Amino acid sequence: MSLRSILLHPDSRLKKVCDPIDSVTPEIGKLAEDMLETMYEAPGIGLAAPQIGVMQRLFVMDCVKDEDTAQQPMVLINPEILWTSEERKSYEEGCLSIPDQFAEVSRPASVRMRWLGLDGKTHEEEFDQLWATCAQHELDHLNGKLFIDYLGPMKRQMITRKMEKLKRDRARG
Ligand code: K1U
Ligand code: ZN
Repeated sequence: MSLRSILLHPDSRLKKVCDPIDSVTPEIGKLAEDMLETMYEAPGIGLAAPQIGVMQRLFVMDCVKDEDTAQQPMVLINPEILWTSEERKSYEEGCLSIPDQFAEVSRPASVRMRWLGLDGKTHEEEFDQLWATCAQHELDHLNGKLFIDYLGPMKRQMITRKMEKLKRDRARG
């Protein structure tokens, strides 16, 4: 397993729609392993392939935050939303590509999703609570959308400016 670097906003790769995955190969298995390792190390509760510069429709997540509860890593390939609840829930979201910036985003409280697993089989599940928020945030990444795209232009611009400064400072060392 290897740790991958996480792209920081603004980056044109984070604005692109990702390509479907044709088949679940050992390379995809290795990619998913690397992504889970990178997500746990960050630490984060989700990570989408474009965040490490891989423009394919795959994300990983594990929303178990309690250290006394067993990890629950999930790998979703070519995920799609089948149903969303009318009820909505606001959550203060963060993003590993936009470190230290958080904002309330309202999304459907529950979603039913279908995806391909690493076993090559189709899976379907309803997600609630933080799992639903995270799954929608990650699916957005596969469609080139960031949580700041749900904010007003002033707040989005303020966060983008902070990120541009962070990238400049990091480049200088
Ligand atoms: O996609 C990402 O950038 C990962 C992101 C996922 C996410 C967070 C919050 C709401 C929706 C989606 C993160 O994991 S940010 C880090 C984070 O939320 C966290 C880190 C450590 C412990 C608990 C949460
Ligand atoms: Zn994110």
